[in-house]
Amino acid sequence: MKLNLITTLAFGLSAQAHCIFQKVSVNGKDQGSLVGLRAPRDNNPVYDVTSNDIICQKPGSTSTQVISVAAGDKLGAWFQHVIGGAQFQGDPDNPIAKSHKGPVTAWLAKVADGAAGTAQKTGLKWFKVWEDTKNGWVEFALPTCVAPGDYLLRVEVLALHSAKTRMGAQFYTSCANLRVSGSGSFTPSSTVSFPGAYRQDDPSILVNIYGPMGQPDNGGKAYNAPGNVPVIQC
Ligand SMILES: [Cu+2]
Repeated sequence: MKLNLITTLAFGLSAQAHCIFQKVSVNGKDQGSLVGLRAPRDNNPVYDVTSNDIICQKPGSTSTQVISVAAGDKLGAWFQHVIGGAQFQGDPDNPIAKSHKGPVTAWLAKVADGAAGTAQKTGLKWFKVWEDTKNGWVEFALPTCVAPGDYLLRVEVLALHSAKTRMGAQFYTSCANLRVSGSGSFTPSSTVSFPGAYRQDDPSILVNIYGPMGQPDNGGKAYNAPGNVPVIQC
């Protein structure tokens, strides 16, 4: 029984350190909590890269609203510890626990025009529009060449602090329903599927990020975000 208690407590503590992508901004204008988003109902990560939950996280709140943006606009994706932000005043795990090191990536998939709010998330062809290594407000420019029309936007935080064991990497994502305007004409020559883009034993997913002194520096080696596709170039 004692062992059980310790296990439960440890799990409870780590569960509190997760995060949720719950809000979008367009050129700095906050679009509102869960507006235009397909977001999970809690902050637990997805571990199984072969699950449909790798697309837009586990089903939770589903908005059919569509966020209008123009190619070249600055988009923000707000990752916070729980819905609304911090779990309590001074929450040290907001926006995400300091232990949670890893890449942030943003992806688009074309859906039928007029259907961003209702399109199925499965069977889409995704291309990468941005990647970096921060969180909180994750901000990036929607590439100017993205063609007008309806898309799902998928922004992912991948936390690697427990990634040295198989199924230990933690994926946090939600999808935003976007309607893009502008005069871009980009059509991706190579796309990936979710699930399908990631393998559980990918060296970017099954990886010990700690160096010999325990520091999260990947032992000084280069680290590439998973997906094995470059960010599109306009
Ligand atoms: Cu976590």
